[in-house]
Order: sequence, then structure tokens, then C-alpha cells
Amino acid sequence: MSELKELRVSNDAMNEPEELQRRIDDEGYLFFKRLVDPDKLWALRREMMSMIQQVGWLIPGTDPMDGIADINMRYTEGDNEYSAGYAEVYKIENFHRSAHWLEYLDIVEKMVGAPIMPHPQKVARIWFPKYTEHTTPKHQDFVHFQGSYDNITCWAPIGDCPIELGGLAVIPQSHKVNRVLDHHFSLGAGGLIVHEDEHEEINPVWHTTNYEAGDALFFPALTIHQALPNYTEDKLRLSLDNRYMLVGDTVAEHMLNPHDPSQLTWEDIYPHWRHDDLKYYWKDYDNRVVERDLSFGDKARVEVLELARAGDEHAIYALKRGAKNSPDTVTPEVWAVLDELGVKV
Ligand SMILES: O=C(O)CCC(=O)C(=O)O
Ligand SMILES: [Fe+2]
Repeated sequence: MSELKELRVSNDAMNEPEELQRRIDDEGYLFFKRLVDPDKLWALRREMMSMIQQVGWLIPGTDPMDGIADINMRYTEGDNEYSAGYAEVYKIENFHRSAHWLEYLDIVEKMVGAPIMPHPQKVARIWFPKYTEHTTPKHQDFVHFQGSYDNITCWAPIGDCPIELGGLAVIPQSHKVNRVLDHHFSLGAGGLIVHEDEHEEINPVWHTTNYEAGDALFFPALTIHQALPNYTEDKLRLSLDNRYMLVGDTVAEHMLNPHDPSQLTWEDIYPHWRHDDLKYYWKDYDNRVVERDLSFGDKARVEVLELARAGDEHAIYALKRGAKNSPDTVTPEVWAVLDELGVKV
């Protein structure tokens, strides 16, 4: 990647909804420093990192706040081992509640100029160091979260996130392509990558920052973004990415469920909570629910087979991982390719 530029800070316009709307329409993102009191993030970090230590991903005896990973266990989304640990973190009530913090709700409402609500599905990322092939690749969120182009993603580190820890980067104005671009197979999280350089109208200049606790980056569903690789020796990157929708807008059915990699249902999660106010809260809203569009993933599933046959190592790795983690869902065609290649699962 070429040089990284600094994100523009929009704290100056925090109380001017029209200016926020103008900026997000024009730039395709809004970034705020210390939108939330950092102490709220530090408290959430303690709770989540303590659980991450309990599941065995941090070096025993270290301060969980430091997030010092045991790099013998580098897991990522798509690995059953990741799901086992993520599930414990995903049950934490305060993690879900953080997406409902008024600081986030107020600012999203201002930038879209209408009543909004958080998607039921909340997302945390627990990213291991030096596992960079699995970094979230360049993409538009619509391929994953769907529903409406008007959804707003909020990405926020839970603690500080300097560039080497692998925070989020965006291409300003990339949302102006005004459509979902072709995505291809990728080994990275989410499994789909866009090649922005295939599109002349996109000027691929990436913007990011050394994030600090309390900072938050917002962008609509068509803005191209990626996570940067976690190049630290031994630190986990812990972050939130939650999505907000206009009340009454369309929502894809899977966004009413817990995040897939947790492999949980709400019935698994809710018994761990002390309060009831956020349980099934979305049932009070009249949103239009549509089926998940599987075409993006289906296209990548065809590509991965072709690439694996041609010897592409990431494709072979992805097929092997799928076969190892959920053998029951693997198609005969995938088994045939793995056999052809002599890959043992
Ligand atoms: O944090 C990550 O690795 C991915 C985040 C992302 O793609 C998002 O916030 O939409
Ligand atoms: Fe994303």
C-alpha cells in the first residue's frame, strides 16, 4: 500500500447535523476523537480482555489490559477455535450495550438526519499479531451486512490502536461509485476482497490514524475500507464494529442474529445478562426484513475452487480450513478438489 494519510477529524461539526450530513455525503466517512469518554472503553476493555485471558489467548499472569497474546494460538474467524473463544466474549452484556451508548446513537442520528437504531447483530474483532494473511481485506460492507445502502458502520478500538496494531483504513469518496462492486475470494476475514484499482473513478488513497480509546470512525455501506495488518510482536487488537440503520428501513435477516463466528443464538447469550432492556429490543420496531443475499459468497465459492485447482495457496488453505471446521457442510466438489491436490484434512 502507498502512503497512508490522516483521517479528517470532525469534532468541530459535532453539533451541526447539516454539516455532518454534508461531510459524510462528500467524504464517505466521519471521524471523531474521544467521541466517548475513554474510561468507558477502558472498562469495557478490562471486561473483554479478562475473558480473553480466561479462554487462554493471553499470556497467563500478564495484565489483561495489555492484551499480550499467546501467539501459539493464533486463530481467526472461520476457525472453530476462534469461535470457541469469541463465544465467551460475545456473551458479555456490556459489549452489546456499548453499541447503544448515547454518544454513538446521537452522532449517527445527526449524520443521517433521521431516527436510527443499532442492528441487533453486534461485532467484536479479536485480532492476533503477525497473522497478517487473515487481515480483513478491502471491501464494501454491503456485501456482508446488506439490507440498505444507508446503513452506517461504526468502527471503534477498545483501547488505543496505533497503526501497527492494525486499525481501520478507508478510501475517502469511494462510496461515490454508488453501487456494490465485484468482490472476489480472499483468505482474510469476511472472505471477500474488492480490487479498487480496477475502477478508474476511485482514487485509491488510504486514510487512517493512530486511534485512541474513545475515537470512532463512521462510514456508509459502500465506502471501501480494510483493516491494516497487526504487525506488533505480541499484542491483540480488540475493536468494535457495529452497524446502525434508519428506523423502518430494510434489514437483512441474518443481522437479527448473533454474529456468525460466535456460533451462538440469543437463547445462549441472554442467560448471562443482568438486565432485560436490550433483549429482543428490535421487535418493537417495524423494519422490513429481507432474506440474506447469498450471491456474493456463492461467487467466491466458485472462484476459490478454480484458484485452488490452479495451486493458489490461500485458496487451498481456505478449502482445507472449511473441511476441517465443518466437514458436514463441504460439497462433494470441494472434497474432489482436495483429493485431486492430495491435501489431507
Ligand atoms: O476490524 C476489522 O478487522 C474489520 C472491520 C470492518 O470491516 C468494519 O468495521 O466494517
Ligand atoms: Fe467492513
